[in-house]
Amino acid sequence: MATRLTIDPITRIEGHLRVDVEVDSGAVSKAWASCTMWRGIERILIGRDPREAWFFTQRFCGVCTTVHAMASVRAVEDALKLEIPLNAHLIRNLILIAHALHDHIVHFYHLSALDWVDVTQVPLADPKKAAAAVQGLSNWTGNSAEVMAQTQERVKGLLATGQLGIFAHGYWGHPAMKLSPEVNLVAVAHYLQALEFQRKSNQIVAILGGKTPHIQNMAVGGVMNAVDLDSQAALNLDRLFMIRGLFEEVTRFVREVYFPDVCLIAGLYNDWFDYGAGHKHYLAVPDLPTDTLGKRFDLPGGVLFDARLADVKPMDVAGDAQFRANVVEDVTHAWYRGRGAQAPWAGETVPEYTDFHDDGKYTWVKAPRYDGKPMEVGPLADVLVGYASKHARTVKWLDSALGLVSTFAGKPIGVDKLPSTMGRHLARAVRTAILAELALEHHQKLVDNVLSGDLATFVPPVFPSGEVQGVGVHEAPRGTLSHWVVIENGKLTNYQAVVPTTWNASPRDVDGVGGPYEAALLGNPIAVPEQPLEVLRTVHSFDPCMACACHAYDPRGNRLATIRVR
Ligand code: NFE
Ligand code: MG
Repeated sequence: MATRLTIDPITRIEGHLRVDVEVDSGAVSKAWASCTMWRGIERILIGRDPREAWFFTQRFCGVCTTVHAMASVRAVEDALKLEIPLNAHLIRNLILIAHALHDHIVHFYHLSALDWVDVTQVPLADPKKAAAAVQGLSNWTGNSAEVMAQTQERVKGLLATGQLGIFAHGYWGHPAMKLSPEVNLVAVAHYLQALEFQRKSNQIVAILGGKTPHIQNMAVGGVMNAVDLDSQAALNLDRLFMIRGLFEEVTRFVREVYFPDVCLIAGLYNDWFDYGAGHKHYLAVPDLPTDTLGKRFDLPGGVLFDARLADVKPMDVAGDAQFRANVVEDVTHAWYRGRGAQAPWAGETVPEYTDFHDDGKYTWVKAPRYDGKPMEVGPLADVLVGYASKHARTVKWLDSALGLVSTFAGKPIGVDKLPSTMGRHLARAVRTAILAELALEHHQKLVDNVLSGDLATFVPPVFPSGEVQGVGVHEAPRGTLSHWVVIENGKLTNYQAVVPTTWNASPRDVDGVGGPYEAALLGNPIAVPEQPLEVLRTVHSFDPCMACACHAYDPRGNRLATIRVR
């Protein structure tokens, strides 16, 4: 007989997510993903000046704020067919990279590592053996036996108090936790060190954006940063080289710590390459433009169905004609008025709450579809699309990752294993390594362009009379983001955001086909129904952000981690 589990809320994510699963013979047989919060910022935007929309849309989320500023101004620029200066593209690109490096480091260590790492095993480790286990992987000074011993003392002190603080509420001692005490110690040491490096990366966002979260420097037509090499009040060489120094430190952490750690944990938990695949349809948009016309990009985009790499459909232009024609959002099972799907430019956001109905409406997240299919977005989509289109950096870093993972696993792990729970973590590490490399290149492009005498950062937008529509796309840390605007006589008449987590946390559609989380959970083993660690592993592998997905917050406050087993 099937057992129903309700996990509400799922923690170590952004926002409020409830997941229900039915477990039959030790494995998940049915799944529902439900977002339990709503605010409806899109409705606030109607009638406003499109030039100020980015300021509001950033408030969709407190995690990926920059991305909603960028997608918003790009949507308006697309509607106006506005060509913006190269410096503006490059400054936006550096913010994209710095924000993503921060976000991916935080996701692995602080939001998901504790699904795999048992902190309570740390006192059993031999610090010398722990250091020896990773010293062959890199020259990182934070891998010494002294650092491991100090970390162990800190953790012992915490455990002795009986109040685990940031390590409270883990599924400690769960039978699916399989690392040795030494690897647990290394992971906890790097968890603590990672706090420093995610902060340094975010500092770059603050320097370029004026503050973070919620940057201040965006504009329809470019960026508001003044570039003046002789002024202390503008973006000058001092500032540019401070940014470079920070990127160098973060890049080193990515190469010497984060990337090898993910490969190690993936190798040791290689059975998780066999769970969590889902539908295997992937969508990514190109980003990091390197010219003012948006014809060349350093990150590739494209569409893949059934993980058939040979049939990848590349997307050469950000938001190409196919993308504009193929994206719809279905509200059959979401708490909005109506049934069936609409294109975003014609989409509406009218709430209609009905309580949770397994076969009816059960979430605030709409169901986006591309060519009728539920698409997974995020680093796994980026890496598979990049690999399929022979993007040189993706091939280089993925081959390197798979080589390391195979060594740790003691058996070959190929690209065919990527559609999986562990594949998502590995792909995120690959994307991070690519971005770390591109950080220094894009920084150099900006320095070279400024030194050549080009100081332009802005062109003023001009609004035509009559109606225009535009789409702004951006490859955010959690995947493809698109903002869709309709503007009439200089005022917004519609605004729809189709967000990465909206794609991934999508409910069933009018045909009853579930979204990527729901599909990925099917078949996951559940060792202890009262401690559904495996559900967390698969859901966390996507890096959920419900605030983005529905653009909301819960004003009523919430229960803390309640698990109801029926
Ligand atoms: Ni709120 Fe986001 C990202 C966007 S969510 S974190 O990345 O856009 O899907
Ligand atoms: Mg939306």
